[in-house]
Amino acid sequence: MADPSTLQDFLAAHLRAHPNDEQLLALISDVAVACEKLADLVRLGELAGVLGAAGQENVQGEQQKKLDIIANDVFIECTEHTGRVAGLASEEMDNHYPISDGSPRGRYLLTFDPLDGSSNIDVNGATGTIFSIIEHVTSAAPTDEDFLQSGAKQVCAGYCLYSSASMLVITLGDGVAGFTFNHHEGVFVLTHPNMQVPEATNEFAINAAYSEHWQAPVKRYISECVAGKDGPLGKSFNMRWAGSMVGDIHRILCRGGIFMYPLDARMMADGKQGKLRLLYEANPMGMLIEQAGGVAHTGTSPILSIEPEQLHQRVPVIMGSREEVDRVVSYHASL
Ligand code: P6P
Repeated sequence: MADPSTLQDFLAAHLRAHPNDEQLLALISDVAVACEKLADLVRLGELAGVLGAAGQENVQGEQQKKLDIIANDVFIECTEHTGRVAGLASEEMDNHYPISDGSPRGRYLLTFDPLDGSSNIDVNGATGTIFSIIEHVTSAAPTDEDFLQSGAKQVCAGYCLYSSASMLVITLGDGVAGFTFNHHEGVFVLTHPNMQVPEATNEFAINAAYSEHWQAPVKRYISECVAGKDGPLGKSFNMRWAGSMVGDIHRILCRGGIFMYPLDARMMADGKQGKLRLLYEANPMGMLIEQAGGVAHTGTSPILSIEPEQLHQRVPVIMGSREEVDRVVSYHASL
């Protein structure tokens, strides 16, 4: 048979090889429909009246954009009545979202950041949706605690990037595939069948505005990068920072790089362990990066091995090209 050409062909091919995954693959299709709706809204921007602040904060203490709330509602609408999910959890909701009694409860728990990088939305920058799927391990209605499973337990992870093109990138644990959204046909086309992170890179992504707050291993690494070819790393580096984890991780999946949102003194003063959230940012992106041959780490432990303790738990994030992530991890070890 010819290689799968659309998301539906790809999922059908996976089903033939994994007949027990029917409900999971149907859920991925539901998520894709939600992403299509968001891609259309993002593409219209002000013409759809979706820009600007919502005038309220989320559980993270962040000012919500209108589209943060719309995106969260779209995900709920596209998944809660399908009989595929037992519960939902989102960056935008304090606790998990129970499936209403009128709807059948499915096998899976869906965790998502409905609009990652939303501070970019009003300036037409890259944004995205990040999602993670795990199995609900009991027959009872889920509690927040049921979502607290390590990243190694994910059965699917992915994101949809809303940028010059909208792209859905997913893994089911056997590699990473990228699909470009054809807005005219309303279909995700398989354009990047086997995404791989190059082992070596000369591009780092970090918000350098916080450099005074970084810990010693990160300060050492970035200073070595900017020292260029006459420095200890013997090569010149470039820096990119998209302000959206989806934008940065997509670039790294395409051409390599190291993405860092490390623990810093500001966060420690606030009693936080990082900025990015484990369940719906670090874990799904970590599965994608590792499935593509990269490394996902906090600096002191592999991200996918962390046993979550809270729904909105934050962790330091260092992920991307193996050579550079391993180097930063070695600097943390030699502290
Ligand atoms: P800063 C977006 O708010 C986000 O959670 C990630 O998508 C992004 O990488 C990071 O925060 C940007 O953080 O501090 O540079 O605005």
